[in-house]
Amino acid sequence: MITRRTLIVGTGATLLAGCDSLTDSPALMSAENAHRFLQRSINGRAALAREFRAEQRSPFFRVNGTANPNTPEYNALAANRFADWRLRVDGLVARPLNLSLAQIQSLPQRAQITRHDCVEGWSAIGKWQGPRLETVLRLAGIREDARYIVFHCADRFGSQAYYESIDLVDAFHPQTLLAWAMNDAYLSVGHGAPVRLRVERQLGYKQAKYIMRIEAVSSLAAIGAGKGGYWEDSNGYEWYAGI
Ligand SMILES: Nc1nc2c(c(=O)[nH]1)N[C@H]1C(S)=C(S)[C@@H](COP(=O)(O)O)O[C@H]1N2
Ligand SMILES: [Mo]
Repeated sequence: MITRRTLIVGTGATLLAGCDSLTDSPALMSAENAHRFLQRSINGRAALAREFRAEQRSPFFRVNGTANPNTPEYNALAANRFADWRLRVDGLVARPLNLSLAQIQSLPQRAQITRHDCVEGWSAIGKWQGPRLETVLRLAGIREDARYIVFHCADRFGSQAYYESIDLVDAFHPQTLLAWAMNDAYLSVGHGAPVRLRVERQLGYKQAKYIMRIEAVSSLAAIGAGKGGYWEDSNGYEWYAGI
């Protein structure tokens, strides 16, 4: 079982490893300054995204990117209202899971009203509900060598499946949800049925729709073209799309 303590230690290591100015030029930053820098970064990343009141929700929330995966496999699942869909949770976990939608709905739930910001320049406020990703990762027994969480989606762009990834800071953030409901109704196909990610400190393309599989990994190098997501691989989008 991962504890708060191991998570924070792991987070520091992740930030250090990912920051060239720290690792490449140790002489430029004293240990004390490095520690302060890490604390600031961690505190900043842990902050909550703004939440809104029910009446502030957008009357219209655009569907963007894939509006329907429209593969034979997805269409068969949708025709049966996702009763046969299973969320696979595997990779660096002690107990791989195959969760039904009913099981996901029976976990402790969180609801939040947040603003979605698309890189293309539009925003919309909506309500999202589902279990926290942390709850599912703990159920699966995420291992200490896991550093990233990868979301494999049902939709394809040619031979490429949409995928996205986040680090453990975002995976364990309290507002990071596996959302199955939007504005108090089941997610529509357009908005990512049966389950999509909400990772509220980042831009729209990180909010993976149509999740089929969640994989815990130690490196992103072997996934897709290695940049951590479909748009990162194909269009050079930033992997960390902080807002
Ligand atoms: N599987 C999948 N997830 C996706 C996309 C997609 O095309 N496929 N588009 C992304 C982009 S760019 C945005 S802005 C949001 C749009 O979510 P919405 O359709 O609910 O507005 O989903 C993101 N997640
Ligand atoms: Mo987007």
